[in-house]
Amino acid sequence: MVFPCLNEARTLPACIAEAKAGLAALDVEPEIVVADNGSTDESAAIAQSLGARVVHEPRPGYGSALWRAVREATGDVVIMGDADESYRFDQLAPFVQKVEAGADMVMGTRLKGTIDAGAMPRLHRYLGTPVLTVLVNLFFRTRISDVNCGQRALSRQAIERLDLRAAGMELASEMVIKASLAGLQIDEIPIHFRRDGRDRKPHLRSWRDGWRHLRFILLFAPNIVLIAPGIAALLMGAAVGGPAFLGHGRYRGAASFFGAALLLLGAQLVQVGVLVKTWYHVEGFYRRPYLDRVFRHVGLEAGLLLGVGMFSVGIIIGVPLVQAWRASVELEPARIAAALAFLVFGIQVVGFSVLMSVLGIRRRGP
Ligand SMILES: Nc1nc2c(ncn2[C@@H]2O[C@H](COP(=O)(O)OP(=O)(O)O)[C@@H](O)[C@H]2O)c(=O)[nH]1
Ligand SMILES: [Mg+2]
Repeated sequence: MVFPCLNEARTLPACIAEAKAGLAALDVEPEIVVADNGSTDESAAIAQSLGARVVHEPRPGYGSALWRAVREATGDVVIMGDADESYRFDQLAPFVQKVEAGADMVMGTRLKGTIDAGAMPRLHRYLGTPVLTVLVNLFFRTRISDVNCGQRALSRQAIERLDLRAAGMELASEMVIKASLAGLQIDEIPIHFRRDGRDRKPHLRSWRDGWRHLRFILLFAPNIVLIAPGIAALLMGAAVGGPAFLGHGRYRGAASFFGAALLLLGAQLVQVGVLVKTWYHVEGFYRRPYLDRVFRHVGLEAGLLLGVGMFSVGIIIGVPLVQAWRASVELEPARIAAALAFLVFGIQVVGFSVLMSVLGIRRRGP
């Protein structure tokens, strides 16, 4: 049992007592770990006096403390839950049973369970949690009903497989997302959620932490958020601009500029998406082994060559334009758009290749 705990002297004793009773009913070796980083009240001393092990994590944040303590816990099943009396620790059996039945991660769900009056702010109940849950389900193919629930169980295998990095509350999302990406089995249990027993505000700040979760989810889905729209824009750009560049269509002047803009926009999105994925890989935040093969087989030179090639095509299309301009002949708009598209696209590809190769250097560095 692991409690993330920041200044919970008021509620921690009841949580530990409840967990002790809950664990005693389970016929397992009881272990209670309190994840502390910088509590300024007596939380740590209280935990120790009640027989819990306190893990002190120097880095601040819920995520840093919780994940450190989870890794230091020794049980085959690790259950976590807030130290504010909101979750019940006298009903742990279903969590353990699900893990023993093969689940790697068992999520409590408040939304399918019971929520006491006043236990969950309306903003979280009807907006924050449902929206974040739908997004995670959509992007990462999970089927959970409460992505923010703080009561969960993890199997030993899950703890070893997951390499979590988020420092703040968004660790809750990271855990679900990475578990899903790693193909771990995620189950749910409806739970009873109580009003917390604190006399002060929660640490969680709705808008700040909600946005951190949202940002985390969006940044973690570059395929859906960046690359797919980018490819769509590229295809539309080619469909709209292609014929116009070749001199077809009644509105080819307008179509060619519109097409060129879409092509550049699409290229931009795809490139940023690929850079994001590469950065995650290089940093070890989320590894995609195929990127190592890409790095091995495709070098900076290939990208530079492609970029310079496209730039040259732009020049070739553009030269007659300059000649026409000097002879005061009217310029063909589709030709201008095509020349600009190739010139800018070419430079973009050069920039992208340089950035990719810089990331590759970091990867191989010390
Ligand atoms: N160690 C540690 N625990 C934290 C931190 N922030 C929150 N917690 C604990 O995480 C749990 C959940 O926090 P809480 O404020 O209740 O958030 P909410 O239930 O999501 O509104 C509580 O047990 C807090 O004491 C932190 O920075 N460090
Ligand atoms: Mg709470």
